[in-house]
Amino acid sequence: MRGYCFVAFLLMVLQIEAQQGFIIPQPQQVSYENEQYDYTYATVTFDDPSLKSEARILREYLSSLSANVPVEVGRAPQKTPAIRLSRITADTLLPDGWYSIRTSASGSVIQAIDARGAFYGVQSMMQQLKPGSNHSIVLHAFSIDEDYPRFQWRGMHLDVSRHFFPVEFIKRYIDLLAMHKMNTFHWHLTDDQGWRIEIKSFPKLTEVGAWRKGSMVGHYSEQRFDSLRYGGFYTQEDVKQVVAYARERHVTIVPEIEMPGHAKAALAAYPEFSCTGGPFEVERGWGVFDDVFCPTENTFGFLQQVLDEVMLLFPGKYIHIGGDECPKTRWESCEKCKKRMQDEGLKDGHELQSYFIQRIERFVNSRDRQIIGWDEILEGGLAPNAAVMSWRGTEGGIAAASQNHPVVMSPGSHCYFDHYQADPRQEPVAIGGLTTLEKVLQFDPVPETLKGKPAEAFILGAQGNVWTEYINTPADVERMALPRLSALAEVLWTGPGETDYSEFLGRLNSLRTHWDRMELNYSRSYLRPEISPDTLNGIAGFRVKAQQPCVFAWDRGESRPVKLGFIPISTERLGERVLQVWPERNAEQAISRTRVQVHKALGKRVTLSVPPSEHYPGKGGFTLVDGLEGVLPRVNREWLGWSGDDVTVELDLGMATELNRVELGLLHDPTNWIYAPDTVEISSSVDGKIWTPWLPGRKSLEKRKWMYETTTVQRLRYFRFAFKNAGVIPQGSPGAGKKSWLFLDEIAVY
Ligand code: TNX
Repeated sequence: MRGYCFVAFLLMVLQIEAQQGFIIPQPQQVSYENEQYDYTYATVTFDDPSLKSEARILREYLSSLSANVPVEVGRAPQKTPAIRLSRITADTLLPDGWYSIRTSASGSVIQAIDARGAFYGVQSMMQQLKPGSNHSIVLHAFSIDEDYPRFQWRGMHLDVSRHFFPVEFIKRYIDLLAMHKMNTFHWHLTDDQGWRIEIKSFPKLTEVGAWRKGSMVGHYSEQRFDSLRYGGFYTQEDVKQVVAYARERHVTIVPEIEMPGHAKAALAAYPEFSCTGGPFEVERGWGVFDDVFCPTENTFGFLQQVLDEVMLLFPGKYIHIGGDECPKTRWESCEKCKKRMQDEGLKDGHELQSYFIQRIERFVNSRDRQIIGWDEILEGGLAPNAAVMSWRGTEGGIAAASQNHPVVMSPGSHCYFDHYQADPRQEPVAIGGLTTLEKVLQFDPVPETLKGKPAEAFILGAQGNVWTEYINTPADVERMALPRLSALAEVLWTGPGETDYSEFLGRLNSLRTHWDRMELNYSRSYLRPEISPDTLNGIAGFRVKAQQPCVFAWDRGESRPVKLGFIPISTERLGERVLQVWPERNAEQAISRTRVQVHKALGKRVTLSVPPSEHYPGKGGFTLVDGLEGVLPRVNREWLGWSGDDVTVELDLGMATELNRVELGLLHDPTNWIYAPDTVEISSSVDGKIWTPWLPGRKSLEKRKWMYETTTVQRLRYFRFAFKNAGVIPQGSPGAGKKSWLFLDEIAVY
């Protein structure tokens, strides 16, 4: 009897799982069936020689699932059960990448019009195959009437300059793309911190340019360095291997050779291509640097030779020429540049950059290829045939598509996988920003303003970018890319807005069993409940967002269920407390932990004389009394920022309140143009009518807090804080001549 119950239970579980379905990205049409087939042997056959490589890849995969299942591969249908790859000719025009699948106990068929479609069919099939008990292989039955991608550019980028990753890992990265039916790998091969591709006609590019004398450690804001020699590069033989590997997986590689900026590594090797003549060193730190390629005939000759070698190695249509973040400082004071501008009738540095890119474009076009560049290549006029990669938002992409130029969307907001993926307090250091899994899934590569317009057709697709300033190892790349890559693949293949987040998580769960087998270091941070400061009925607390019912505890106290998705802050004890929230059924240790400053102004009314900048709006005045300290590096949610303004903040505690200490949370971070205020004048009031200066002495705590304490307890209700902005940034400091920023995170009253 007990055995029977157990079997019934198992079947039920299987059915529920099967109904949810397994495949990411979700096919255009699919039905997941309730049966499953147990294979103790298998054959893979193909009816057209063009499908041989796909058959081989499937065979290898089957063998990796079980060492005990013999897998034959061949042309003719042999023993059953077989998986047959069949090439069909269609009488109607089918979309690029089209395939269909039928499964049955005796045999399954993947039909496609070409090898590419068959490859995608094989990927779907692989996600439905798992190791069975008894060393068998299990196929979860399903059928796909048809499947094909929504977008043609389904890309992932990897920066191998800031940190270098070996060839073996590059192949594994291509496997990740292929598994998700992505088809474009943007290989960012050169930058200030290292030149990573062998160029035979300029050997110093790698002899000198591939090595730096140290690297930044910790976050940029700390400005710390080690002095370990660091570097590496890919030989042309390596590159050929990787290109062939990618081709077998229907992935096109777009190599990027950065110009005219981000060129310090090249200039360290060949300073003659700069404006000043150098000497230079390969950069150790991250950032944007003034020394860039000088647009002389010699420089163009050099770059053309480099590009010629690059184009021999990479057969794809697009060559990425960078174009981003090129300061015009050197050009503006360089005689050669001034002469060039005069001769060519160029009125400023932007037009000179545009001239630079157009020259390179003409050369690349002469070799029958196209250039693609970051959206800065729009400035000063777009080269006639260029494609644009829009990274500073989607505006550049909209402008380019409206001028009938192909566009790849890669806005920082949704596509930068070097940003934090969950609450930074619980993540390893990252560059900044916050791009959650759910946010990626909500991405739509086609901006609203282009919908239904002819320009929409110029949006080729999108791409996730993995910049590696803060990503040092292959395992870190995996942790930052997965699972966000899966969400982007879903958007690009299935289509934007097609997927419900919790349904997606169900499928992700299944995909993860494959990742576990591959020992991939994917992030589990998305499992932690997300909490955000808010009020409920005038009480300050935290809104909880999670897929399952959650419980919470303060410090190590007793745990209680979260009701109405909200946790009020208890003020019974003031000072720092730790709030822990986790899913009731917490198999994966997904605990969200937040430090909360409990004080007497929490959730009280705050009025601001000037609204904060639209870039750092927080939740208005409430952000100053939400109990959360802003984190460093900033992700800008808990900070309010003002550019150049003097600001007066008024706080109403609601009733006369006993207090003796006020702490102002603020930031002093000159590298990022942020300055503590010159002065703060504080006044207080009992009735809101008569104000008197409030004058306790000030203590500064770690550039982060100004503390004011009285010797005796006072009863007050209102406070006014008049912050005087630090003014124009002095010469010699980053952002000199610009307005300084004032950043506040909390006004705590004790
Ligand atoms: C900006 S995105 C850059 C890169 C950095 C990245 C960090 C782009 C075209 N340029 O050089 O690595 O930000 O997120």
